[in-house]
Amino acid sequence: MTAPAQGTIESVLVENRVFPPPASLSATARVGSMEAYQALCAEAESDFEGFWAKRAREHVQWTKPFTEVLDQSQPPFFKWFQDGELNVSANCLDKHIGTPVENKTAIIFEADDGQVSKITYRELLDKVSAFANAFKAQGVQKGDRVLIYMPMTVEGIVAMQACARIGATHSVVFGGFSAKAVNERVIDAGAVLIITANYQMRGGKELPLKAIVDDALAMGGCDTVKKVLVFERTATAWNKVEGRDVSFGEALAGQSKECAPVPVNAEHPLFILYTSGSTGKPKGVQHASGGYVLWAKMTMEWTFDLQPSDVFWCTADIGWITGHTYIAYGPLAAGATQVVFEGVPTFPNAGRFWQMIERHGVSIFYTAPTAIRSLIKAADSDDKVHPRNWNLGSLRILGSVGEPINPEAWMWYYRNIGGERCPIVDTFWQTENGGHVITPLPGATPLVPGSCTLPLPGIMAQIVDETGKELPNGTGGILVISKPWPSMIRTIWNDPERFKKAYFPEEMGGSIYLAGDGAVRDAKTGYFRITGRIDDVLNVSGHRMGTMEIESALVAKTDLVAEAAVVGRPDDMTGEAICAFVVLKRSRPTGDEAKQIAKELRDWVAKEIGPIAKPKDIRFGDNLPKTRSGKIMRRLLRSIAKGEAITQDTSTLENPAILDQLSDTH
Ligand code: 6R9
Repeated sequence: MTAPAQGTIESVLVENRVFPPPASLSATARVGSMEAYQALCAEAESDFEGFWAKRAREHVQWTKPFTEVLDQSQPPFFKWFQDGELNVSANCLDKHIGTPVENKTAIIFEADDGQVSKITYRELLDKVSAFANAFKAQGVQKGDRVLIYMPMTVEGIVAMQACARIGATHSVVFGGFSAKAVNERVIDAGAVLIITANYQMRGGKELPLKAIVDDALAMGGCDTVKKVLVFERTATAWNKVEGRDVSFGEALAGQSKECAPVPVNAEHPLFILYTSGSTGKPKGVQHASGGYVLWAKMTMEWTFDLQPSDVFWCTADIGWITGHTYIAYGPLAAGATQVVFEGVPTFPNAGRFWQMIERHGVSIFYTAPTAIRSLIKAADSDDKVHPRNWNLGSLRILGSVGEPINPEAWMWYYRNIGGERCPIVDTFWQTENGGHVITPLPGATPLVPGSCTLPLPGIMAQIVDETGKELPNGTGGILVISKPWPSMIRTIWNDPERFKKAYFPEEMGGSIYLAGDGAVRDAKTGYFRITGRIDDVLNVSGHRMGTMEIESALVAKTDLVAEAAVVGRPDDMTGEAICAFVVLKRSRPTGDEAKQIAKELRDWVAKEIGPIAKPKDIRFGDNLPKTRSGKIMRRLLRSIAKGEAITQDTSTLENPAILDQLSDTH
């Protein structure tokens, strides 16, 4: 591999650009060469269980050591370290007491308005313990489910850690989701307690959270919920339901800062996190304790080459898996100092991220391509928010997650943020994976823009055809992981059959994990490039959304909508955009009326799911393109959404005239 030629013309054809790791980084990195990486892979190949057992003993503190590494007796319900016991919160906090990490800053919190506060590991442990005692005082017991609907605050992380401390299983719901979404998740998980805040601050605006919880509970079916704990994030008054609602102040009054961590079995469900699938309602992805915290810590050290002096910043929200693994658990398990940010990248202006990197001396910065693309656009149109206005010299490693990063955005990130000195780790993984699975190692892997490069040691990623047969490099196919790994999904909460069907297809033998993405390996290097979802899941600004979920939301507006079909189309800014084709119960609207009804439907979807699910385009037709057997021809809708001429065969279409109608963007 060679160093990149200077002045290469940027184009999508980037296979020739290779960026070797900086020698200075390789010299001190935890994995400092491709040979070291290959040796780790070889170790995992030759003694798979031994490889994991060694790491689990080294990285995790067990209250009861495990004797069995992997139980494969009931695939795909794999169990890791299953006779071992531990507490995840103790592995993130207590274990640092008495070490140099005890008085190190754990979290540098920057509020939406720019105010900064810091908390050490010792202080964080005290706070988590007091919260854990408060949860217990509200009746929460080991094994209970707690729903967390919180802003990006230290208190949100503390709530998660406090659940882990007492063996309660948390289910965090992103603060942008609707009352209906909260209601469904409370019911599915059978939550006994809800932790929320009166308001959240985003971009200078105060947005309600508690009021949405009230609406969610008023929708019915939530009898399991006994109490709602309310963090008073702002001074604004909130509606208190006597006997049910308790402020944090009241709940914490008199609580001790000592709370013994409750040992749980390695397989005990640490959390449930709902994510979109190709059919029906969101799935409650259930993660275990031992394997999850092991991989959260190990990937902090491998993928980010975390060193004691680093300042780590992951810009995700705790409502997503990235915020679980790389904010609430991984950085703490690894003893890192991390920045936690409450606000949005464009407030007070689009220089906020760069200003914060300078202000806090961030050395590892982990964000999403969608954020990078919007900040490129902002920097291009307003020089005052261009990153060159800030000193970003503290950075040494950059990361990307959530969707494929296009080579142009990669190059801009590399040059303007990383100063051509910082490797970019393009980390491919999913809610179901628990942590990174395919990613470069910053001190070892030569980088190719747009490629997530190679699987981490111990992760047996492959590209196969529909029957599970491995395909040669250079041939696109289906991404699978052929052996279990410790941080993998254990089941779908309440729905083991759906778990089997969704991820372990019978045609592939029933024990190979199907990622749901297509991928291709480079013919020469074997590097992976993700080509996108192969199911009906869209990725909008790095957020996963099922087309069926949005369709059901639209048809739930029964006074207006007869039928709806949702597809994705490429979008420069958000990766994919949602395009909905709608048949109304009344005649097809045009002009201003169409605009007004489209707005009404968008607002409706925001209420049903959340603002992130609002369709960008809504087109109206007298019907949808269907085959004679009544199947909606989605491939035609995808072409129409893109504005392409229809070149496909339409001979099986019952109503060809409908295509012109649906192309009308009103
Ligand atoms: C961590 C997270 C998972 C889906 C996944 C894929 C896409 C994530 C990616 C990527 C290309 C990357 N995805 N990282 N595609 N390159 N580096 O995002 O989890 O919300 O469950 O989304 O996101 O399509 O299947 P999740």
